[in-house]
Amino acid sequence: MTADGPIFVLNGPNLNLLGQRQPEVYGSATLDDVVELCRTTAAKAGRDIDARQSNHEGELIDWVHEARLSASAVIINPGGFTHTSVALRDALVTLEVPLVEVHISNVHAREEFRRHSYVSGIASGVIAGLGIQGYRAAIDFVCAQD
Ligand code: CA2
Repeated sequence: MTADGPIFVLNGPNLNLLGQRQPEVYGSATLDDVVELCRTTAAKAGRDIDARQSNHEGELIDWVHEARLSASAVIINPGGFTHTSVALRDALVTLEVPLVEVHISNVHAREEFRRHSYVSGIASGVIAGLGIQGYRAAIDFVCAQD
């Protein structure tokens, strides 16, 4: 943990496709737009972000281990791993900094299997259904923590 370290913004599988498919579910903004929104929101509070996306469970886990050493907070949209990955949860539970789970869509208004998250029970907070503005809210939240 590093109090003045960057806010890690981690995005999981398929989120690189944002803005290219299923705009009726995920909107028309791209992942670059998400990163820009996070960066400008954090900058207003004098904070920096480290934004990464991976389609690979192990890579996301490696980044969480990295976050343990250097991040001041972690914001994660685990994508489909939200609903499947005990291993990602096992990594996230080791964090000693604020952890916010973000979903672009309202996972509770979709298929039943999306209603269960392996992450929610260990997160400081969960945001779903606000589109990419959920990332802004998550950045504002972690920036308001000591
Ligand atoms: O709503 C979210 O942010 C999700 O985490 C997105 C995941 C989904 O599995 C979760 O249940 C909810 C899927 C990410 C796929 O992203 C795409 C974006 C555009 C086009 C296709 C996929």
